[in-house]
Amino acid sequence: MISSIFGLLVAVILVCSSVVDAKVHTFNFTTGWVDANPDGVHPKKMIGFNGQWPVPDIHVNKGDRVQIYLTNGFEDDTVTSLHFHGMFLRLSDGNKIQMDGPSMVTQCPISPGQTFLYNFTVADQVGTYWYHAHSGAQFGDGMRGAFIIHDEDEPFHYDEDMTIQLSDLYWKPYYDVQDEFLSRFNPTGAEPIPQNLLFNNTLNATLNFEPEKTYLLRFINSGLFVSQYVSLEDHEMTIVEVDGVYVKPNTTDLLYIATGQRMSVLVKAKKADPGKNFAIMQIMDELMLDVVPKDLVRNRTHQISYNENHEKPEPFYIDDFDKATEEFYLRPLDDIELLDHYDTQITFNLSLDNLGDGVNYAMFNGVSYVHPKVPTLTTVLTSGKLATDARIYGDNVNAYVLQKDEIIEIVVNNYDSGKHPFHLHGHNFQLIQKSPEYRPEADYPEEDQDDITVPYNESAPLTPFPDYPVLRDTVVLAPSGHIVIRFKADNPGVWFFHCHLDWHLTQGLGAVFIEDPLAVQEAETLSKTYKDVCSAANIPNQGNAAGHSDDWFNLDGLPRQPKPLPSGFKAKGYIAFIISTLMALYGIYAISDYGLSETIPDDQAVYDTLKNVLDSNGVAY
Ligand SMILES: *[C@@H]1O[C@H](CO)[C@@H](O)[C@H](O)[C@H]1NC(C)=O
Ligand SMILES: *[C@@H]1O[C@H](CO)[C@@H](O)[C@H](O)[C@H]1NC(C)=O
Ligand SMILES: *[C@@H]1O[C@H](CO)[C@@H](O)[C@H](O)[C@H]1NC(C)=O
Ligand SMILES: *[C@@H]1O[C@H](CO)[C@@H](O)[C@H](O)[C@H]1NC(C)=O
Ligand SMILES: *[C@@H]1O[C@H](CO)[C@@H](O)[C@H](O)[C@H]1NC(C)=O
Ligand SMILES: *[C@@H]1O[C@H](CO)[C@@H](O)[C@H](O)[C@H]1NC(C)=O
Ligand SMILES: *[C@@H]1O[C@H](CO)[C@@H](O)[C@H](O)[C@H]1NC(C)=O
Ligand SMILES: *[C@@H]1O[C@H](CO)[C@@H](O)[C@H](O)[C@H]1NC(C)=O
Ligand SMILES: [Cu+2]
Repeated sequence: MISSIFGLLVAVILVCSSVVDAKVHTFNFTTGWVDANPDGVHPKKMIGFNGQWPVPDIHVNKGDRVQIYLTNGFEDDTVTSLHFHGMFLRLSDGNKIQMDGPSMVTQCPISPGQTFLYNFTVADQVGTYWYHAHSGAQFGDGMRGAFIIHDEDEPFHYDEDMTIQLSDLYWKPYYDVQDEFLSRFNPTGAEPIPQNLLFNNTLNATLNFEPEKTYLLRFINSGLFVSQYVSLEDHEMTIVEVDGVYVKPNTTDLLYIATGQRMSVLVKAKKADPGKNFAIMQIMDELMLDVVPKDLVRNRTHQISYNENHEKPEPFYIDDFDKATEEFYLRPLDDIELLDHYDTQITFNLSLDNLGDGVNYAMFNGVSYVHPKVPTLTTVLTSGKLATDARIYGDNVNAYVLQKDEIIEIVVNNYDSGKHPFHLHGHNFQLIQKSPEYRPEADYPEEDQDDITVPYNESAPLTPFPDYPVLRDTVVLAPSGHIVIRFKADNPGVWFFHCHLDWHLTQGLGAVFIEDPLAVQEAETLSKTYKDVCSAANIPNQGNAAGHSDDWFNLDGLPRQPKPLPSGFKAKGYIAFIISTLMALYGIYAISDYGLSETIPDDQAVYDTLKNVLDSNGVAY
């Protein structure tokens, strides 16, 4: 009796002390363009907060609350929103799904002059996260920062931690890069090539080491496109955390980090001043580039400095990129067992293809995600019992309703020759299959890449399922290969699942999981700021994906992907054709340059010309 009262008392004290310890961190962030020169070569406006760029890293402790007032301070009609990458936002912790951030998924885009409050508690999550704009490709222009949740009970020791963002830099503003990318003049969908790599938003960086100390380096790939390798000269790295999950220590010379992913490594400094400084190599994954321009800077050298008077270290070569630690083989530190079955399996066949407007789109099972007319969360919260019917979320958003506590298995088969780092909001998932990449033989025509795809065969998985699979929130899908992931639908919400290579997201490579929507309805309503922000953007505050609330199954007016190319008019032929047409147009343009001011025809004209020529020649494509 006495001991149980004592136990109760201890429990009460523990609960109270954790409540007392939890801090509230409040930020006022107003977006705006800031003059900067991130690489010291090319001045460029970056997106900062309150006139400052880089934007601050956020450091909190486990259990703290964060309140961020985000005000859209852009002077044109640019809209924005903010996502906290990796946060679970559990309703049971008093959170709300409308704090997640993706525009038109869990909130309306914030219009100029409007303020949205992001208010959530990080409850029991720890480790390395980041926050970034989730509206257009804005984070590529600098609207991104680290979000570190410190943990008193870290299962490893170090003297100091350092947070390092790896990113890619485009000299043009994100909206110009995006427009040129999503254009019929880029029919192959070649991703824009960055002009530089940044190391914590700068170049020629220095990490200061003191002898005998141990450092925790938290790497975050906060770039738009390329995966990056990191290697340290004559210093081993021991991976101890990926995406906020502690892992069994894995010592390596080479890290591979895709956009969205995080890896934290312990590094032991030398015992005494070694009399020299050491190079840090930052190298882009060049295999992701469609073409490698001659003048492209593919690597950057930084330094570990023991003494600023030592000479700057020379760059060094990596002999074998395959020796980078492979995420599939990492294991969570706690023995979290494999979810040994699934209740629902969702298969996504990923492909990239040209649609009728000549633009290259990315699709799951032929459907390219197009934002609905109202945010999916608005539909959840205003549709009552119909919220469990996937049809009301529209047929162009890849919407799936997940049942409470089911084990979900997602299979993604890559009918494309590119890499795709997939990110799931609201969950960590177990990675139970990850195929190698399949590339054509050197003399194999590149166009036939699709034919070499190896989709997941459930009767014959390539590798046995791990007993304790790696658990993370972003995973790389290899060219022409597949991934299989599992998670338990124990976190009600509206969760975006998308490629974190942001160009592919703009091409429509996304799906939305509506998890236990009735539980979301019980826990939250549309707040006043939510509705105000929607009203300012002229977006209805109720209705299905097409904004209808009289007939919830009426999808008239739903924004949809363009129609396919006319039949017999295959993408490969189209690409070959538009390239030759462009060459011809360029010829005409060059000749008529003096006489004509506007020689570039509009969409319809190019389309009609192509169709006519193809039709009249009876060319079979
Ligand atoms: C932050 O913004 C809120 C609401 O816009 C305002 O009331 C508050 O005074 C601001 N606080 C600071 C510290 O600027
Ligand atoms: C980095 O070093 C290079 C070469 O020394 C120099 O051209 C460039 O301006 C430097 N950049 C920054 C941001 O310091
Ligand atoms: C943030 O949410 C908490 C919990 O719901 C609430 O107590 C607090 O007042 C909210 N903050 C603001 C500024 O509304
Ligand atoms: C990286 O940049 C952030 C924010 O600008 C800064 O707080 C942090 O200390 C930097 N990291 C290192 C290792 O210098
Ligand atoms: C770095 O990249 C350049 C091309 O940008 C290449 O010429 C050079 O060999 C690379 N250096 C290392 C050390 O990888
Ligand atoms: C470390 O990672 C490699 C794969 O890159 C794997 O083969 C090895 O088993 C891992 N070791 C530990 C201790 O996790
Ligand atoms: C994916 O492609 C495979 C092979 O073509 C096909 O058997 C399967 O039905 C497709 N799955 C979906 C969901 O379309
Ligand atoms: C899948 O694997 C089974 C068992 O090895 C095999 O019989 C079947 O042909 C495979 N399916 C495909 C589509 O390759
Ligand atoms: Cu992708």
